[in-house]
Amino acid sequence: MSEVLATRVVGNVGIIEIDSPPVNALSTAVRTAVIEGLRIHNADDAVAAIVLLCAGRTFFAGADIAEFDDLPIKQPDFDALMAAAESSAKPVVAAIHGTALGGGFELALACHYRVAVPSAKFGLPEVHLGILPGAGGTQRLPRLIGAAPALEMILSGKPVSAAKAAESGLIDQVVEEGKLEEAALAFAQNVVADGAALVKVRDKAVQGTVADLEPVKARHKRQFKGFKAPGHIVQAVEAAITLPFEQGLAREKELFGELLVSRESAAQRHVFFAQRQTAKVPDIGKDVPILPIRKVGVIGAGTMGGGITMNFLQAGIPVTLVEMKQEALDRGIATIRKNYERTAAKGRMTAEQVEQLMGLITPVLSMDELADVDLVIEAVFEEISIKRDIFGKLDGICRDGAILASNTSFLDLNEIAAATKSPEWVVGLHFFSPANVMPLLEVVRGAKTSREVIATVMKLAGTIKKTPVLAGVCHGFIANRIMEHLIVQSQQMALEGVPLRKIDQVMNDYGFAMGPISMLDLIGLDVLIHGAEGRTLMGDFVDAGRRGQKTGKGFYDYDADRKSALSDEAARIIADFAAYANVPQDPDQSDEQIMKRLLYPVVNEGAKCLEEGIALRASDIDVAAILGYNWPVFTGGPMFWGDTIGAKALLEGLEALEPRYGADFAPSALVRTLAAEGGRFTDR
Ligand code: 3H9
Repeated sequence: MSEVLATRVVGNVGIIEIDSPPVNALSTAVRTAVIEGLRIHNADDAVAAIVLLCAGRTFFAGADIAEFDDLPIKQPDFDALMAAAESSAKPVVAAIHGTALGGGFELALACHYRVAVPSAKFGLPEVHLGILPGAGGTQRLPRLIGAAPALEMILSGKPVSAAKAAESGLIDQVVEEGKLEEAALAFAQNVVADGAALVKVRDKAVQGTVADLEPVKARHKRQFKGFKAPGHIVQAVEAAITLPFEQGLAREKELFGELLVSRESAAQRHVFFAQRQTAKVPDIGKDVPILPIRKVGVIGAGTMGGGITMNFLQAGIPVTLVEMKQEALDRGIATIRKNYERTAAKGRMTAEQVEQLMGLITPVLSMDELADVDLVIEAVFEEISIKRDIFGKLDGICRDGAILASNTSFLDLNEIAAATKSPEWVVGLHFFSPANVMPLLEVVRGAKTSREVIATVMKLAGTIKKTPVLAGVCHGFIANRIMEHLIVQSQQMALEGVPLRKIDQVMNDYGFAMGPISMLDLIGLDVLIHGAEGRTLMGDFVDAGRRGQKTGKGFYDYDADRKSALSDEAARIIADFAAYANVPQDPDQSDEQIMKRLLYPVVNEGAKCLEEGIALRASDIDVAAILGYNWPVFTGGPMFWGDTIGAKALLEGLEALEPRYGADFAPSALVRTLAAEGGRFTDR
């Protein structure tokens, strides 16, 4: 018997138990084992029904995604697996705990019955991997719950609870938590007692028509842009409605095959594994102790400090919030309350929960109140002298062993740490605005930051539902450092006379939801020029009262609905600055040239981050850009995308642009090396 398979017989029921940690993914070995288990019990005359269950933390979490890089899928494939379950001569009961996802859920659908514990979840998340449920899911699910609800579930990729699953007919019974095996056995025995019917989902008629899919498609309209999978999913569900089962299956297979070899899916699979890699730090093993974080101090109740505070409140961790003046403190607290009340008004939180969360804040006017916290996060103005002053004081206030973190986005963390007596307790925690929403947390490791501190904050990131990316100390760390080029180049092109709409459009076409010029207006030009020296284009805008969307005007004018329009005044400001800075006019640049000018320096800077050891791995840079700057997922992030262009073509592009546009385009040593050797960024 294989290592992952255990079979046993209890009374007249044969049990197949699969144990393939961590998530019982349906690898070749697991598919083989399930089929073998079915064969064994079908051959055993003492067995009248079969229960299929998994050991460990979950029922099958889907196909083994890593196997998609090695096509064709090995035998026995998913067709063979589904056929073995569905055509079993004895009824098969899937007994589900944890998460039945993707191919795992599809396997449950091919079984004759499904029972689950209340905590189980069911979903088809393939859309997030740029594929569709390719093991019969697009054909069986509409037969079980109707075409429109099935399309909704497949397009959203969101799992549903056991209670919801039972209500919609996805599962036959919810059984007592912790008693799955006994309950599934009893269920199977009842099936036998009742005549052992082999209920096959494939034999059911689909409820609903192609027209019923329209509202679902409309709801998910935005999801279709740049992504291939949603359109293919719709076609597969339409096939379930219009074709007999076997033909529908064949159509699903064809569509699945197209997606599996698409660049979008390769990119999304890369991102799946990349996101799970970031928390792994090579020199920090399981032996490094994680320190308890029971109470947090946040210094600064402005936009960042308030957002940061909310993360901890939602994780149930009390926060002492410090401001210098009562008025600023009151304003900060009121903003947090307003945010929660807005959530409550949408029905996503009760009034009682709002009060519970607000009750976790202790507002104070002095840093002296931070003596008992385990972690302090400073979120004040980006000014090195202010930050050094605060850290110097914290040293004398906080207990030994408290972690002192700065939310600086550009400053030298080592300089901040040097203001304390114990730089090993100092770390950067760089949140992205709005800090309660954006999923990225850059963890900045100073020259002296201790391993315990890094281990603790990497873990803490998970507690507050952020993805941590470790960065070394440099100007802008990873995300801001690489993306600054896009900001600089977009303004430079504006000064050269390239229409603002065109600059934004080229990035929209690439896949960004928002172009760089619109993004500047959204962030606020006054925020962006903070610390800049001398006359700048954005400084001129701010002087003219055009601080961006919040003032109704920046590079664009904005109406009450935040719809943008071109502005004569903005055009004049740009032209004046271009004349002042002597910028040669070149308004007719091609879309391709604009795209290369905006994005090639980003990839190049990412390569420098790798060279300098600022980023641990190329995939961390991809995660930082995707989660910090909404870089389009279906391109895989800047480094994965750089690989799809190839280092050689990237080098040629940079070399062609450097003479005219300067140092931003000077190729990094890594780009040169990979171009010469033919290697990939994402192997680093
Ligand atoms: C599919 O099924 C296609 C079919 O329709 C058709 C085929 C023809 N494969 O997330 P975690 C690894 S597509 C390989 O940290 P959690 C993961 O990389 C699939 N590996 O745990 C990590 O490894 P490491 C559809 C996988 O408790 C470890 O397991 N299914 C897979 O936070 C732990 O993962 C999905 O998309 C996999 N399928 O969350 C489900 N899944 O420790 C994807 C996980 O080395 N999985 N790993 O870094 C998940 O959503 C979550 O992992 C899950 C557990 C909710 C299950």
